[in-house]
Amino acid sequence: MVLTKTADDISSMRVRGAGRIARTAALALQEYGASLECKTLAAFVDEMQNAAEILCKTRPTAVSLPNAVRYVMQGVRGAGTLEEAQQALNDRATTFIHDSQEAVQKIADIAARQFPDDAVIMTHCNSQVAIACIVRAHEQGRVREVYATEVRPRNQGYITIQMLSDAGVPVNFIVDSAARSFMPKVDLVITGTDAVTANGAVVNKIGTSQIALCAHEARKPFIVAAETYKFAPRTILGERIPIEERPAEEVTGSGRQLPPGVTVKNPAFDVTPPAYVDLIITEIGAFAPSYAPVVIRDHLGWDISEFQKEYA
Ligand code: RUB
Repeated sequence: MVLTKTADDISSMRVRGAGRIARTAALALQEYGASLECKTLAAFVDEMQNAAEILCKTRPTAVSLPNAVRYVMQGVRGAGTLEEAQQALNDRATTFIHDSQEAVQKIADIAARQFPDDAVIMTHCNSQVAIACIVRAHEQGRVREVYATEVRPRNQGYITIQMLSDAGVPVNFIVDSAARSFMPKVDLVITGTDAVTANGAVVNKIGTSQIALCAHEARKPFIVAAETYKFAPRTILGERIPIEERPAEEVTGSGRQLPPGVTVKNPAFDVTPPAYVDLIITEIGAFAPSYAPVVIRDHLGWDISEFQKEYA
């Protein structure tokens, strides 16, 4: 029950944003595991494996989801007894949720130092970690105002302006297509991300790459706030990040008739090339995008040979 509800909450975007998706999945695994009445380790691992697969299928782009699930499930798969598996599941889910929340605060501390005095900021979509950075800098008295985009078609910009307003940050709400017009007024752009690939490309809400391009043209820093579990290990093996295609109705609205033969494209995310990313700020430090493989290999400690076995 908890599992199907969580899966539905994530795919329908009642739970959204890469960090929140990851923490919600970890919690769902924890609660689901606690509700199972398996008598053997094998049965428990099987049930948990199925649950992990259901969760991972809910949204394809946010790599935080499989990374969180994999971290929690490693404890289950590596256990020698049923009790060990139950304990490891509980411990790992709790650790992941705690560490990911702490990562947001660490990133905010580092990012705030990047903000100039009296900073004018632009952000796109609704990123918990990007907002934490802006709010931290604002608490330090260094944010004059924010330009926040609307984020068609799902309008996550409304959530952003609410969160910033609640924190007392002055906000200008603009349509997505106004980003270039306002870029000259901006000191820096900061967004979150759903995935950072091995070459340092940033996958984030559709429209992010256009804003990064405008920032590049205007010579304004484009900064990405990313917990390390948003780095995508499988991209080292050549895998691409799937871009989620969402229903046409999100774009057209219900009741709108299109001429026959017209198709609607609604990709939820796009890819910003590393050349347009000035800095990726993680909980372990601020790096150039070229540092991505080091984060994946040395910090996350992903054993690439383990993945390679899946291709054999
Ligand atoms: C959300 C989005 C956010 C990232 C980072 O897209 O693109 O910028 O997920 O968010 P959607 P956070 O609304 O489609 O989930 O920093 O909160 O993890």
